[in-house]
Amino acid sequence: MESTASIKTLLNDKNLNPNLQKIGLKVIDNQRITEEDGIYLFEHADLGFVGSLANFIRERKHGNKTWFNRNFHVEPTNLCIYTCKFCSYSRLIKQREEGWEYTMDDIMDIVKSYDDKPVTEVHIVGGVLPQYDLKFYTELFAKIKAHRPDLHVKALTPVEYHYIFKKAKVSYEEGMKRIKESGAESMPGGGAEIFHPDVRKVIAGDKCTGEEWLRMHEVWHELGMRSNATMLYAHIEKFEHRIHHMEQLRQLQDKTGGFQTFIPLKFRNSNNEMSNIEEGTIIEDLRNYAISRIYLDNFEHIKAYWPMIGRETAQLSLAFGVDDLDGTIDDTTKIYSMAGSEEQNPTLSTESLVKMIRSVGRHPIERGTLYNQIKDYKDVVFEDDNKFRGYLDLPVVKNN
Ligand code: V47
Ligand code: SF4
Repeated sequence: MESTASIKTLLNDKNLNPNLQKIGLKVIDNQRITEEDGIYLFEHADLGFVGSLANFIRERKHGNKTWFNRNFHVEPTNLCIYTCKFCSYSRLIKQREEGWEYTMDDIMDIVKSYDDKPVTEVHIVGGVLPQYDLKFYTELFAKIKAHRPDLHVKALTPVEYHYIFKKAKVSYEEGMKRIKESGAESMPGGGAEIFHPDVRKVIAGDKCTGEEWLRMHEVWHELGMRSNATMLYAHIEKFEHRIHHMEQLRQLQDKTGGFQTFIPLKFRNSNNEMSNIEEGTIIEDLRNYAISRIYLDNFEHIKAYWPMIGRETAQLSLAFGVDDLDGTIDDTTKIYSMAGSEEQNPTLSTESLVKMIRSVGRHPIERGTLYNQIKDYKDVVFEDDNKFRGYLDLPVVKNN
């Protein structure tokens, strides 16, 4: 445990830069840091310093608890009318033969293939195409809920919603009301990228703007619903753009309280139009998790999405502000493998996830999408527990 005493010792070190000391004191006093403070941390603080502060906050909020869920993804299509430069996943309509376009029945078959598995969430997100419209998605969500009422439908982002509402000529308010009525229960955090127009117009110039992304979440929250937020980092953006991004989220969270978790997404550079940009280092990833934890004082959770960052960095992140590792995934997303992640077939059994968390001294808790506790794994004993020397020893078993 990062005790207040050990943090105070760090902050009283006479060699510590006084600006960092001031920021650190705000953190232990539960005071909000400013945008200037956030940029200062990115520019001047080393990993040890931000890591200690972030871990202090993480443990003040959650102790050792580390959340995960049992989920699978459905990606209805990888064809997309948009042209985000970082996207390794989408194939333009002119490359149709390289893509897939699932029908409603195909998607229902995927959902039904999990009937005998104890998954609690389906995460639905993909490319944007005209046939996947408001009518298609409301029918799909209703069918999934009719088939399996206990499966939480976490679906689509403002990128899709903006497009389908415009096409259906309905306002965000009306569109979101219909989506809620059809059975979708939460909104994932994708499509956020970097809100600042100087960056967004270069990397994602033709999809919804940052303001539209934020407004869509606000409308969803006003309906009493929950959502997540992401940030795509380590490409052409500057530190000030990251802080601007987080500041927009912090302000909206003050207003609605509807965000559950913040998920930094590291830019991966394979097979896309930004492949000339070198990927960031793990040290920078950890610094980014830590500063996110410090900055977003009104977000309850910070998530490391292991299919994107890799299992080992995800484990490390649990000492740098992260308290959630997403889920078992069951090899159902292609977004990151196509972008060059080390996780080419992302699947973790519940047992492997639990052991990954335990092996770095944390306390695994299975959650539902809305962070309701499903099962505490603290004292659960697995058959080979005595033999376990680290997760690398484990076979990855598909058993969710
Ligand atoms: O918006 C696309 C990102 C996002 C690349 O809410 C890339 O629980 C890195 O948002 N390098 C979609 N990132 C995924 C997403 C998500 C994932 C897991 C959990 C949740 C949640 C949300 O993937 C896109 C974009 O930012 N992305 N290409 C790439 N080359
Ligand atoms: Fe389409 Fe999403 Fe890829 Fe952009 S990131 S091109 S919106 S699939």
